[in-house]
Amino acid sequence: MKKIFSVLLLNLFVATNFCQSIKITKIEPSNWWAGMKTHKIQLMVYGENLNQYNASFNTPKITIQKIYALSNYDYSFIDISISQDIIPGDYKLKFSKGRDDIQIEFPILKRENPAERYKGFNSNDIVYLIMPDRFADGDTTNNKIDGMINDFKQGDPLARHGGDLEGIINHLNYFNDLGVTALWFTPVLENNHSISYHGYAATDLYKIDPRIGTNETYKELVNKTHQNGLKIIYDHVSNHISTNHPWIKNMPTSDWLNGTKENHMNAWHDKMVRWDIYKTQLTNDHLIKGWFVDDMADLNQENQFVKNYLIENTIWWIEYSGIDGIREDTYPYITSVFSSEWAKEILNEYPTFNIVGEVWTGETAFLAPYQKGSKLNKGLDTNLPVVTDFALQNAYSNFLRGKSDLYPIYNVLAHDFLYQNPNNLLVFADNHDIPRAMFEANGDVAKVKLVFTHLLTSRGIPQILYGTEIGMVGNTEHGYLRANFRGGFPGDKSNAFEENGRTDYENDLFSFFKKLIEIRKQYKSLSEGMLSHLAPINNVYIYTKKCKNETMLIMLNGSNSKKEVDGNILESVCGKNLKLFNVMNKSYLKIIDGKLTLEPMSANIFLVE
Ligand SMILES: [Ca+2]
Ligand SMILES: [Ca+2]
Repeated sequence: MKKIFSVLLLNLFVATNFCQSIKITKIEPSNWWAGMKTHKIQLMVYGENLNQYNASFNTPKITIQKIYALSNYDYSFIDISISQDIIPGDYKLKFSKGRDDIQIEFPILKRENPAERYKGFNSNDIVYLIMPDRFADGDTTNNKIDGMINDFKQGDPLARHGGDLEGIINHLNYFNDLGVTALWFTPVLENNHSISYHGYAATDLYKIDPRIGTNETYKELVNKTHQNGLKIIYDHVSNHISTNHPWIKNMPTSDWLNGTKENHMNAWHDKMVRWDIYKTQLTNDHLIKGWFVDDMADLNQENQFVKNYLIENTIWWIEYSGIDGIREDTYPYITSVFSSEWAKEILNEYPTFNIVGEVWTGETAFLAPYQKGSKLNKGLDTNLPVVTDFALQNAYSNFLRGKSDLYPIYNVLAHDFLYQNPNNLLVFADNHDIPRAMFEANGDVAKVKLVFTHLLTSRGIPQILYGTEIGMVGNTEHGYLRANFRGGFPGDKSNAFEENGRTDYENDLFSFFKKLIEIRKQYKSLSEGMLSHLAPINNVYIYTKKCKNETMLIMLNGSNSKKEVDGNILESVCGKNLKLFNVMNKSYLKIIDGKLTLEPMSANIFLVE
């Protein structure tokens, strides 16, 4: 009798559990588009009692392929297939369980002018890097948002300063005036996390942070920048999320993360490990599975649901907003199988798109195999077109600091045989994570100008950090090198976005950058041509860029004294009967008695006529 009673109780429990009302709180993505190559997608369903349910669409053009029941009934996944000939419309997804029927809207949208979007970026672009919180506050009403961690405090280097998308929209003319062609913003997704003004600790992967703007403002910004001839590069993070993300308190699966908030490995940051033939599993695991910092949870992209979520989320943002490229954060820390498939899927859907992976290592031999098609990579191809050239940045930094002459810069470029495509490198002297060029140069303006002349005339896709064009200095600390752009915030004493609001020092640098960018655009050999260089002698570095009928000669004197150059050497690289037109100051250079003189710490660009 006792046994029968127990069985009855068990049956009753199972029945009760089965019949517990299903509740749906959210599905991600919340919509898709008609006519996408990516037409088989996986929906992530959030709710309660998501077990033993059925699901169907109110159209035969969307079919349910598979429903996944997890041990955590608060989540489920559904594979769906959207017919290629579906007509855009407001479709519904019906969930049925017992007596419950719930309908969720699932709109299939019409794609917006695919031919005019997703333009990619290449060496003809000049990328301008912006940290939105520190650039311009265009809407002071969004600086504090009810229900979110409030860390708005102007003047505190680690707090939010109120910059936003509206502030960027308000300054589109500034970018046109400077001449840059692509804007890369540090991440703009919701970061309900303290000290997260930088945006790298997301708490919602489908929502722009309300302090920065809304999804609609982001889309509007992309449209307006496109109308102004600018492209947008989206900063994407597959590696980690904030420990405040709702997933952390209620994990969809036990292996959603690498470890747990309480118990995880730390990252050892050995980014060469992927190519190291002597690597141990432990070193590899600490790179891939270690947490970058303790409050950024490391996602396990080997989990198929995580993988699908991240790939679809990326494609959703590209399609929703119309962006042109992605800068992928902490690239080597992501599982290689995932990152290869992620890039392949994106570029399959958007062949004109481009992706740059942040690989922060200063040695070419470790950077090169990360590039798509690299023969050095004996394993799975990365499908990653562009890599960050931290090797060149290191050489710039050492020169700016006075630790070396120009030779190491030449030496970095001499390693270019290792790259599959040396022009597909993002090149930079500073960025949001490292001290600004002017700080490294200890205020030596001529030295900074020399480095940026090389940056914009050698090879690769040049990137300039906001404020570097007006000589912002900062220091080694993040909060200070990421200082506000003056004129972007209420109460600023003057407006550095305008000529009459800038000091003479700032205008000198701004004019220099503007002219350098103009010249790069005017003389295509600088962005597209073949590089040919002489090994530096006595800290004088001479090189040419050639394409079709155009030859440019660049001469850098990295020393603090005048230097003579033998005209015969120039003839050997540029040909006889030289006529050198200085495109910066629009004058002809005189070669006297077979010699010419370079001013101390100078950089000159000539058109060889
Ligand atoms: Ca604001
Ligand atoms: Ca990782």
